Amino acid sequence: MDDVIRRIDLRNKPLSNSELRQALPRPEVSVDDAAQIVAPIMHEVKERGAAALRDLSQRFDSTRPAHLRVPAAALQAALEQLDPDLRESLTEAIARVRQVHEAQVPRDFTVDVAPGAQVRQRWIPVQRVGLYVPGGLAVYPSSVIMNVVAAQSAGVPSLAVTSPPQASNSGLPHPTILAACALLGITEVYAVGGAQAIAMLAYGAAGETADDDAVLCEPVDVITGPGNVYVAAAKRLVRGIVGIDSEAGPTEIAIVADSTGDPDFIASDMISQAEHDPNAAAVLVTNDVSLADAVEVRVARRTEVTPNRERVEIALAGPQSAVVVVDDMEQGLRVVDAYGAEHLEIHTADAHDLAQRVTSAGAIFVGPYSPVSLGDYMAGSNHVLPTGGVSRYASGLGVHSYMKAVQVIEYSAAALDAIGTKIVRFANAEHLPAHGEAITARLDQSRGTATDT
Ligand code: HSO
Ligand code: ZN
Repeated sequence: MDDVIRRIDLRNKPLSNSELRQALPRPEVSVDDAAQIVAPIMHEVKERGAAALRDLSQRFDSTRPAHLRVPAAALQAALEQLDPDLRESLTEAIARVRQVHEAQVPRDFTVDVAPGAQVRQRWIPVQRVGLYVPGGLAVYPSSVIMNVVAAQSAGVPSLAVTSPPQASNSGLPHPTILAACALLGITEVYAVGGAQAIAMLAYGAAGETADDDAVLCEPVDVITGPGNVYVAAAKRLVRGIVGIDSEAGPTEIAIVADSTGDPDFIASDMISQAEHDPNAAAVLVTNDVSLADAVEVRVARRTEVTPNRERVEIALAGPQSAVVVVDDMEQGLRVVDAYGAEHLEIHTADAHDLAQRVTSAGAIFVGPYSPVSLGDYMAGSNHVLPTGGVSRYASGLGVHSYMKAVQVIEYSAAALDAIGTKIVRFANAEHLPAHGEAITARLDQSRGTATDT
C-alpha cells in the first residue's frame, strides 16, 4: 500500500526559515493564465451591461435567468423552505459571529498633541460592498455568514450578494444561499456568477430587461468572497478600481502536537480540511514518533470510510501534506511559524501558552476541544483566512476589511503659531516655499501684521 501521507524527519536538522518553508511545499495556482481568459469577459460586461450578463450565463452556467436580480419573493420562499433544524444552526452561527465581530470594531481616538492642537482618528465603513458566493460543488452558507456579518458589523450601509444561477433552481442561485441571505436581512441578491459577477460589481451594470437601460447594479467599493481561479483572476483585474480581500488558495490545516495529543482527534481534523479540495494541505508537526505512527493509522482507517474519500486521499498523499517529526516543541514552533498555516491547531500539554508564542497563522485553535470545524461554522471567529503563507503579514476577514481610518486635524491659531517657524524651515529645506507661505499667511494674520488687507 502507498503511504497515506508522507513523513518528513527534521530531527537534528538545523534549517533556516526559508528551508523550512521549502520542506512544506504549496500547490501552485496560476491566476495569471486565468486573467488572460477573463479579461475579455469583463470587458464585455463593462460595455454591454446586463445583456452581456445574460449571454454569459447561457454560455457558462447553461441557464438564462429570468431575473438577474433575485426577486424578494424568491428570497422569502427560500427562507420558508429552509429545513428548520438547519435554520437553527445558521441562526446560532450568525449570533456568535456577530458577537465577535461587533467587538472587533476599532475605536476612534483623539490625541491632544499640544494645547489647541488635535488629531482625531475616525473609522468609517466602506459605503458599498459586493460579496461573491460560489455555486457548484462548494455551496457554503457558512461563508455567506462570515462575509455578510463582518460587513454588517462594520456598519456598511449597502450590501450586494451575487452567486451563480443554477439550472436546477430555475436560474436562481442555490436555495440555501438565498435562505442564508434572507436570514441575514440581505435584499440585494444577483443570479450572476464567475468573472462576469466581479465585473458587474466593480463597474456596475444597467438593464434588467433586454430593452431597459435602468441601473441593474450600482458599482461597489469593496469586493470580498471566495471563488474559483477565474473569480480570483477577475478580482485581481479590478483591484485598484475597488478594494478586494486577499486571494483564497487551497485550504490548509497544520497541527502541532506532543505526546498528549489524541491521535483520533488529530486524524479527523486533518481529514476534515482535506475534504475541501484535492489540493488542500494537512500537516502534522510532532516531537513524538509514536503519536505520528498512531495518527497515520487513524488517518488511513478514517479515510477509507469518509464520503469524500477520493478528494481526501489525493490531498493527503500530495506533496503539500506531511507528518513532520521534530526534535522538540521549540523546533515545532519554528516549523509552524515558517509555514504560516491558514489554520493552526495546538494539541500540547501547554497549548494555551504555546498559542501565545505563535507569530504566523490565519487562526489558532487551542486544545483538544477547539477543532477547525468549530471555527468553520460556529465558534464566532471568521473562517475566511489567509492561505499560502500570507499569514506572515495578513489577517483573516473581519470588520477591518470593510473599514478605513481617516485622520481629522484641528489646530487653533495659537497652536499653529507655536510651531509655524519650524514648519517654514522644513518647507524651505524641501524647496517648497509656497508650503511655508501657507503657514506665514496665517501667522501674519493672527499677529495682525498682514500687509495686503
Ligand atoms: N475551512 C474552510 C471554510 C469552510 N469549511 C466552509 C466549511 N465550510 C476555509 O477556512
Ligand atoms: Zn472547512
